Amino acid sequence: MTTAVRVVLAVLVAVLALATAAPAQEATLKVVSAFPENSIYVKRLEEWIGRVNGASKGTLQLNFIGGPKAIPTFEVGNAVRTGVVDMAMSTGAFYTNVFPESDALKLTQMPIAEQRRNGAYDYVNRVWNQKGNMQYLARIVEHQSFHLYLNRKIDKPDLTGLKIRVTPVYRAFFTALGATVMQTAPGELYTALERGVVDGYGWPIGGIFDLNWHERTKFRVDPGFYDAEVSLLVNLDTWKKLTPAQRDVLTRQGLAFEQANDFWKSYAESETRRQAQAGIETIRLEGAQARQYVDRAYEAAWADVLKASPEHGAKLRELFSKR
Ligand code: 173
Repeated sequence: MTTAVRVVLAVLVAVLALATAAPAQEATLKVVSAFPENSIYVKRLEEWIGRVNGASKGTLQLNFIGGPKAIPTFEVGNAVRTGVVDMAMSTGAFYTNVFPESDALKLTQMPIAEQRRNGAYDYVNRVWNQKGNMQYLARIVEHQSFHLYLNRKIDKPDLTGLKIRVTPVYRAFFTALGATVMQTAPGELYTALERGVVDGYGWPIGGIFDLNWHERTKFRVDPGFYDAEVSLLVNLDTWKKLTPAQRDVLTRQGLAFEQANDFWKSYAESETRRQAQAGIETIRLEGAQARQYVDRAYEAAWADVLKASPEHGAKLRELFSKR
């Protein structure tokens, strides 16, 4: 064979190899949010989606479908479980209709970074896999205590005669304090306040300006209690169908998102200031009364979780509680 023929053959072999190589696998995942589109959570989600799509170099495309107008808040969990959507941003309180343990995530007393070290994350992910057909990808909100916001003044932790908007997050606690409770998705709260249907509501320290609730809020009760949790969930069948490289992109980007959670500490401070500037007065429980208020919050919530799920509840309590 002459050199020229050899070169031509080598080029042909290379061209053939390129032509028959499997194309880079691409996956497009449908993503929804259980929170309204104008919330801070969705703003940060959309930025993250942009980063993931950039980092995946065409192997993975996250396609944001929208908020509760696409899938109603309390139906997002089942949409993830059944694969109607591939991925969602939600909070445990919104999918207790899938499995009751979900609402326990608000009771974690250490950062998610530590939960990944102490076995809590792995335990949660196993339960979420088994009972929700979900991969628990990342916790993207923490360092945000929940508060009671009111339009009527109280001077002790007694909510007798008050009607308070809740989700499962606050139901047991506010009921224990004597409130009459009414559940709404975040998207329905403004109207409930406007019409005077409720005298107050539960929400984390940050975010009340996103849907203009500050216009209809006179007081915030301190201290806060629990730790707001918002997480990314992936349908487990979708997760298993991804290539290892695609799962790796999601895992790494999920971790990177978690590692930016210190944002929520400064956000809590700025939102506290902003509430004061907006004229929202603080009703501050002090000393023993404050301690009893917070203890009661945890007791009421754990009693609920343990009743619904004695075994997982006990294990989660052990893993989530400060030692
Ligand atoms: O809607 C809610 O008050 C609620 O349950 C929640 C949970 C996590 C973050 C923000 C709100």
